[in-house]
Amino acid sequence: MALELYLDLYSQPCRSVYIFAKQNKIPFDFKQVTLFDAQQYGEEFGKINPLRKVPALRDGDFCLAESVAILIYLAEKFQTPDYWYPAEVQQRARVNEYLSWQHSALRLHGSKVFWLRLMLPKALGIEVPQEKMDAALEDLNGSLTLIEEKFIQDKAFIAGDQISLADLVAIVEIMQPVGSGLDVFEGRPKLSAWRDRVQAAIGQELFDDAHRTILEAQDRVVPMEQSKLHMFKAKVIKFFM
Ligand SMILES: N[C@@H](CCC(=O)N[C@@H](CS)C(=O)NCC(=O)O)C(=O)O
Repeated sequence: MALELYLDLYSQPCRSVYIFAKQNKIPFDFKQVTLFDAQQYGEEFGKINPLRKVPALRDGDFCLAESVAILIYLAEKFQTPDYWYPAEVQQRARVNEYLSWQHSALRLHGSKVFWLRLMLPKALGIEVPQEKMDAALEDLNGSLTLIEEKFIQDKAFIAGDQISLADLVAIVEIMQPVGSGLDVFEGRPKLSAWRDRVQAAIGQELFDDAHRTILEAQDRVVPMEQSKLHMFKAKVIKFFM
């Protein structure tokens, strides 16, 4: 049985897993889990990932959740080029440092801006107070500045001269608020140059393929049906407002 990846490319961690598998020519079956149709709460998916989040992996009778764990599993199992997750202890630590930091910083702040600018008003019909939006943008800007000053510094990539899992996980998160129409690269030449290097290392075609859904989000997102609204509204308000 081929390795299965359960994904929705609206999701940043799904895009990192998708790009990594494709770029490294790891064969897999793409199993679509449509989040906005609440498919993560279905009985079948619950057997794959009881955490009810994507991405998830099934390799035979082995199931795995969490994008970072999945990326490392794929890197180790398929012995992908060393630069993705370097064996050298301090370089690997540099990658791990970024992967550890990003969950509660860039990921949180980029997701929040995406939801406040696009999903809440357009899909859920919720008006976002200006002070909430301003605070979210301030947090996101703080994270982007840290990416430039602490993580990229004067290097080509986060761990040095070559792309690693850290850069991959960073770019997919940075693209999330871009999906709401916000140009996060404006006035950030260092971040823009890094983005260009990451895109070149991934390959423009694969980068565009992975990001098509999110970059079309402004056109694709429509008001959510009443039957689904109750599943999302309370959760989203609690999380983002
Ligand atoms: N820490 C997890 C986060 C996974 C996650 O939050 N996935 C979101 C999409 S980006 C999800 O599946 N949400 C569905 C839900 O919460 O109902 C990872 O890195 O894989």
